Amino acid sequence: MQISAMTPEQKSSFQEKGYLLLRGALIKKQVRPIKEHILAELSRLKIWSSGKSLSASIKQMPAFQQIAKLSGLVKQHDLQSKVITPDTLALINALAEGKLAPAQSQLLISLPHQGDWTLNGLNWHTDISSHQQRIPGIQAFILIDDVNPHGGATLALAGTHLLSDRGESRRNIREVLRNGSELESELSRSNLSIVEMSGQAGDMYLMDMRLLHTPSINSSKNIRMMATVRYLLA
Ligand SMILES: O=C(O)CCC(=O)C(=O)O
Repeated sequence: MQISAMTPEQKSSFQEKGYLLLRGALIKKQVRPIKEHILAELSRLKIWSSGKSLSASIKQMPAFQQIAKLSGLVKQHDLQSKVITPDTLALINALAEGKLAPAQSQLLISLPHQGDWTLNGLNWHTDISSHQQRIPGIQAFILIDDVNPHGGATLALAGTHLLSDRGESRRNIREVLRNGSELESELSRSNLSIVEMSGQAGDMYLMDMRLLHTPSINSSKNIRMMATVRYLLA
């Protein structure tokens, strides 16, 4: 898909919710080589091949430790330029109303069957703290393969970019997320909602980096393959 200029609706939705979904931001031809590279690397590293796990130690790791381990092991050369086109970068700068520079890119991989999907015990966090009104950075999440609901996509809590870093309400939300009880009703009372970044290969989510987000459990039978690039205010 050609990313055309941002519509006013996209801009106001991003400002209100803190994220924007660009369906089909990349065509299959752009993401397929990255998927093939990931599968070849998992096989070369004797982690996963032909639908089977080859490494008991990685398969048995706690889910989020496994993601960190695989991100460290499976690298893609020049990932940022493979997934972010000049049009997307222009859109990112327009959303941030400033010039952002790429800071870090990595693959986000989780093996299938990590256990039952849950909202309990997740690792909600922000990657940078910011006390400012302005957007400190935008993180792009790109689906390298289809990711079904409960298939291990990153979760974000839409609306949390508007909660002050030092304020009571952010602390309260973190407490609600930790306890897990009455989560849905607490969130809707606070006008917050959980976004699961699932979708089709080539879809992209752009996220204000003030949003709370977390890895999630991959309960599906497919490997979760995503990529992420962080852009920070220059
Ligand atoms: O989906 C994931 O593995 C988590 C991503 C994340 O938390 C991050 O990139 O900051």
